[in-house]
Amino acid sequence: PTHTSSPAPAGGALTPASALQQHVRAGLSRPFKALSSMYFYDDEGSRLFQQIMALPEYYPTRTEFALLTQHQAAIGAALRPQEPTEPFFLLELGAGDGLKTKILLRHLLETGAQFTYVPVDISEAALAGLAASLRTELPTLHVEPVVADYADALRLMASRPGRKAVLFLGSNIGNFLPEDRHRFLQNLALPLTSDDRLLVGFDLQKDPRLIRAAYDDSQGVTARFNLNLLRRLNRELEADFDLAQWQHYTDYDPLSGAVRSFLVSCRAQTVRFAALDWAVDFAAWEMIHTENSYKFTRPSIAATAEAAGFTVQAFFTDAQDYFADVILQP
Ligand code: AVJ
Repeated sequence: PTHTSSPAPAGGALTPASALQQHVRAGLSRPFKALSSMYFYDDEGSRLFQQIMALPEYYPTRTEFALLTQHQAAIGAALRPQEPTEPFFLLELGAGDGLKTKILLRHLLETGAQFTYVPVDISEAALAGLAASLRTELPTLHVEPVVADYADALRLMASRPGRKAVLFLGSNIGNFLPEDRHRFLQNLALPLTSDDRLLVGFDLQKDPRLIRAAYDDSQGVTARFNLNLLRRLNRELEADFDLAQWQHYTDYDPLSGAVRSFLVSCRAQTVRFAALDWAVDFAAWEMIHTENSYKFTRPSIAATAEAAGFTVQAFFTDAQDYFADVILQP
């Protein structure tokens, strides 16, 4: 290669940059090209996702917020130990801005629960921002942020005495393909005991037009969010995607329950990746599959949970049955 701006990492360790390089090479070499939605969230992608959560069509965030508000007492009671003074840990996987979590945190503090909030994220900046806002909004809360991936954080916390109540909100679980979802839940169960609890947010199947609209909003914010992945590759892998030649496309398949998002090549084109000394051809209307957002039913949630060794302890939904927060016991 003539291009040397991306040296191989020292000591054989994978840097995040080379993980992206390998992912892109593999994903765009497949017969049906695909990239992981995990890579949406650079700074601009995170900003656009904040905008998505405020869209009129994007019902999940506001629905889960209302559901947590309505059921905070019952959810709090299901998460905390029976003995009111027994200390416990409230872990949150992928905490984000914590807007929804603050409902539960405030409620637990008001009822005198003895707990430490452990937000887990791989982004140190996101955790620092959350910790700062909590210091002013909930100054009496004990916070121990952990910068780690979810599995490492859980293993780390498993050695500490006390119940672990683990939150995985926002239908993030919907991004996994069924096999990956199964493996993810099994791995979560590994370091937990039957005294621990898991709260998972699931988006429910509903009017298919409502679901589709949530991923193809009229202001085009979701389109910009999807297309931002190409901007990221242009910047980080020195690619030359011409964004004017790409479109956002999404469909909802009621049979599988999957919303699938794609980037569509509007004409035959070649894209070069200078940092990889590599180029990829796209046919006219060829697509890159960029995201799965699965929608669930009560039976599909129970089956998913039980297959991974969890028991469904409680099932909370909003008044319209749009979204479910489900308490699982290992
Ligand atoms: C953050 C995974 C819950 O799938 O609904 C929003 C991401 N993608 N609009 C979802 C997303 C397009 C979102 N999750």
